[in-house]
Amino acid sequence: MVAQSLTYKILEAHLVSGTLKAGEEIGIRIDQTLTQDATGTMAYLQFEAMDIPKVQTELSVSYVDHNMLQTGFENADDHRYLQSVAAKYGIYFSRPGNGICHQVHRERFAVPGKTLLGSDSHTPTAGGLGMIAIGAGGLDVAVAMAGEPYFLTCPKVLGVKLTGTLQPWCAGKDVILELLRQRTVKGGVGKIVEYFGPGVLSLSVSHRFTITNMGAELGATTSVFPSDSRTKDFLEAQGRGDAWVAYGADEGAAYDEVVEINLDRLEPLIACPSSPDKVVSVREVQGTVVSQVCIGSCTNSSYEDLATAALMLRGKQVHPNVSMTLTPGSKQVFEMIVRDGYFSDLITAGARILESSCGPCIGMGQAPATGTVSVRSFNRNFKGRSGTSEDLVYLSSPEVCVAAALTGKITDPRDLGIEPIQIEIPDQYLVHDNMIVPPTKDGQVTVERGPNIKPVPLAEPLPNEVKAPVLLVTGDDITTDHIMPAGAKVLPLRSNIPAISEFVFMRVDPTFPERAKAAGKSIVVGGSNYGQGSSREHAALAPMYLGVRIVLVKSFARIHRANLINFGILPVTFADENDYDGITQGDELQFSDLHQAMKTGNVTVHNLTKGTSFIAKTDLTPREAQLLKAGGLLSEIKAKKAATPV
Ligand code: MIC
Ligand code: SF4
Repeated sequence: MVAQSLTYKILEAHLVSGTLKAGEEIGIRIDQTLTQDATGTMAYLQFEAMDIPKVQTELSVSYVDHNMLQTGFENADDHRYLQSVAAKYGIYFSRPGNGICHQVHRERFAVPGKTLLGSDSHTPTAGGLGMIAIGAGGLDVAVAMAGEPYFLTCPKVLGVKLTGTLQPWCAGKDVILELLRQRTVKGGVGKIVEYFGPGVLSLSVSHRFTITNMGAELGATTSVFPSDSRTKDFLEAQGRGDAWVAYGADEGAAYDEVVEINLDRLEPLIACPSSPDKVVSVREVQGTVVSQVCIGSCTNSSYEDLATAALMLRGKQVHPNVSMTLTPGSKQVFEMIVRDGYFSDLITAGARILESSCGPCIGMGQAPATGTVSVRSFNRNFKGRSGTSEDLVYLSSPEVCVAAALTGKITDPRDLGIEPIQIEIPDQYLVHDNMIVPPTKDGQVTVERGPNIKPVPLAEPLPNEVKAPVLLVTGDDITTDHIMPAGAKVLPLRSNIPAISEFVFMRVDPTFPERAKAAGKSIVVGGSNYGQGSSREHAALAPMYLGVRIVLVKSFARIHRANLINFGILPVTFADENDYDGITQGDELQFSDLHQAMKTGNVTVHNLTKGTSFIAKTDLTPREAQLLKAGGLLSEIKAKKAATPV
């Protein structure tokens, strides 16, 4: 028998179609799903359209954590909709205030060796516990809830060998920042990042979760740690010792590629504005004046993170020019820091405490002041995501955040002159699940639909020829935040595609929606890694609603490409990247004989404005081609249902 990686062991145990060969399409069985409110309403509207009486998974959880500001009726209506849908279809409902989905899921539901599909790009967080946990569009999650397999390109496995031990003032955050420094935001594309080696045991599960969480920023399909004695301690402390199973790679497992990180040599790192891979050592930017510090988000808001922050702040003051916020990742974390006295350390020092939610991470409040620096323990610092267009957001560990809060400038915590702080996981976490509503038995529930909840628009089948203008030419690394921004103003419209589509490309070119509507059908051209970041399917659904038929780019990020196909937009890549330079906004492009091209993988593109032609690639699997011909996944499912005799 060949020695297997942990990744392939779990994938093999869940394989329902295809073979485990990197680059091939495989289908896997999904044991658990999670949704959050910002993507969840769409996911459940689509699930409802499938007409299935109950979810078919072992466990499905619906969280409310993103759209928590209730400045109008919209978010509150969505919360009621989600709760009623959960009750009807056999889904656990984590109420607003119970915490961020990835924090709560790891505390209460994650199980080593299982698969999890979540409508959020940071779903891989649960990989810290030995799961294969993947982020996807809401529709893919809805389909998994219906018991159907999840299809993905079988990834390569990037083995990260950890040696040495984490040094004082270094954290899990520095491990993942180091990988981002080396590999960039494209470094994980098409890969699962698997951690192994003697250094693993020196990392607490909290550090592991930070690392798997931010593997999303590498563009990786997911990241995974073995399930070992520290995983066991964590599950036991959560009162879930029964869920523990040992899982790891076989001795001598073959990886497609191996990179080694020696924890002994790691130092505190920081990602500079405005990309998670613009990583330097803290010392390189020390002295930069800071006006805001935020600790929280699904990356770093655990009990261990907040207790560390509290001990660093104990008996001290937040610098008078710094506004510092802390967000406990879950109600469990919140209750525990109150019980253990850390809460008063934080308040006394002058920190502002926010409710357990995504909050400032998704631009729901705490937009920084003009031209000032914000240091955050989060995972993304894409320009404008904080709510301030020209923001200057740095990303670092909670330790580096507190050092900045105390001194008013970016500071290496090793220079603070205080004893390093090491918080071990408690023997027993405080388990009090009163904010998790279990599914009801009878299912006799009326789904509550507020006026902001509009039906999901369906795409049209892909025609054999598309002739349309290029409405926008973007550069590299365009994020789904660029395509479909979030923030307090736009997020409440997630259940209303006609309304949210008015904000497509808002920060890139605010005239886009108007021009798209006027054009009827259109094409978007982009650079490499197009659609990185958030899993939001609205970044495909809203452009589709505005008439975008084809997106032609140098390369795509995984989740966004899948979302485009799910919503009937054809993803095409340049065969020769130089052809990108020959296209300007306003050019009329013609793609002919598309149905044949979807089979052969090549399409001839005529630039009617410039009188040039070039070859581009479609590279679709037969399943994907079928979806596009059907007008997207939802149309395909509806057509299948209509054809099945009752
Ligand atoms: C994010 O971090 O960008 C989000 C908000 O959690 C998204 C999901 C969304 O847009 O609703 C994600 O990461 O998938
Ligand atoms: Fe929420 Fe931020 Fe985590 Fe996304 S990255 S799930 S917005 S905390």
